[in-house]
Amino acid sequence: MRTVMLAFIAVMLCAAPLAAQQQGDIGYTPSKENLEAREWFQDAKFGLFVHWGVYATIGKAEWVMHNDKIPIARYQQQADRFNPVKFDADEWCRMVKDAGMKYITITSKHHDGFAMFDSKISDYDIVDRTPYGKDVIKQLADACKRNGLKLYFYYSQLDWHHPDYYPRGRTDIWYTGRGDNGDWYSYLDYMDTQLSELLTQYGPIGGIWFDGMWDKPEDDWRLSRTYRLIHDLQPAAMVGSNHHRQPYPGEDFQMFEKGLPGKDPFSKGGHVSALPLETCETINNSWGYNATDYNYKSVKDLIQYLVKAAGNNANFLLNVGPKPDGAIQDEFKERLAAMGAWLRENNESVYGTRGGPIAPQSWGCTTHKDNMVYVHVLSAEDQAVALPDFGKKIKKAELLSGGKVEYEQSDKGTVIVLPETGRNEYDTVIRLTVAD
Ligand code: JFZ
Repeated sequence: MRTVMLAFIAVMLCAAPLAAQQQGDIGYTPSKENLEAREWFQDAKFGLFVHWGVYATIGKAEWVMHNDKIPIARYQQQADRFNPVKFDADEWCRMVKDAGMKYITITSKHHDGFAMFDSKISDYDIVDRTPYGKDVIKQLADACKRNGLKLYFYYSQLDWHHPDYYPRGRTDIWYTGRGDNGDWYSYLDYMDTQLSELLTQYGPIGGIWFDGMWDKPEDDWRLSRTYRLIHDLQPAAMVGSNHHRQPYPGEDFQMFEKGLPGKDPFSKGGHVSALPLETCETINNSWGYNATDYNYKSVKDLIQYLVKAAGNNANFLLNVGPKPDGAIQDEFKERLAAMGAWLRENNESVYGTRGGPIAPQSWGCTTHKDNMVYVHVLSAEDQAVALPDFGKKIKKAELLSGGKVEYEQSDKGTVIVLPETGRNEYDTVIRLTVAD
């Protein structure tokens, strides 16, 4: 018996590196609540990404500690200047709802390691280290509840501050002042503790948006343990990670950065999974507040991004980097308001839909819901668009804004003639009612 046990243990030990490589929890079966949360997420379509932290006081976005080689001791002093007296969580929520967004994903801790919530395991957080002294995540969680919005937490696994984030990865930075040693598994314990805090101190949350594993992708991140911890604490909470790889077991959604699924600059292509999808993008070219980044995308670009995401069966997570005083700059607010105005007119072609049935085309894309297909024509110059056959008989075609649309369907496909009037400069939406 003893030898059998020893042999078994030996086999298990040999299997361990393989398990580490696999990273995820092979035995993961999402709960009923989790599957429902995924449906809610896919119906919601549009969310606000918020990159906010001590870095906002410098105004050079969230990588400034790394880019400007700021040692920890000096970076910490910036916390003394972080006093967001203009932060008003209800006002943020109002802005989000007016934009037609259904959820917020906020940085609870970015790569700088500074917690924007009241962490008990560390005093490197907003409550203990800033003159403001209040937990902004708590205020936002309460406001989201009042406003019917879901709240997700971005959490950086990469940490430029914690001494046990060692061995360090691609962004290894000598100037931080950390020693050349550290206990990796202690760091992972610390991370799990902070995640437990996020999952127990703020009521039901939407999920965790991980980032930073790409800093050293081959290390043992103990993902299965961390993911299980999250699912045990809140079965409905969705786990996703911006690792730019095939989703690992235990993940509930897949995200893409700065591009449509599979077309983002980080994907090597071809790894779009069957999980709910999300793509994130900035309004200018920065995630965190950048005082000199004036490269704002137009309302047209942003609306078309959202529509293309929907046509590709993905959500759109659009980012703002609030200022150090807690205000959101007018250039962002104006664009969000304009998107909301467009969405109020066109909401049924976006919310609750799924991508397709026709693959995205050069002129635009399609979404569908029940027996409706929404044809989104994004190129306003087109006189007509050709749809490949999608196996359904069209019973009626009309502009979503009102008015009949001429079309001709054959077994090869359908030609839709775009009316002269009723065209929309961002997206002309044609609703097709199709037979079952
Ligand atoms: C990451 C963050 O670094 C960035 O600050 C922001 O939060 C964004 C949403 O996510 O962006 C990345 C991710 C991966 C790499 C670089 C930036 N990478 O693989 O080099």
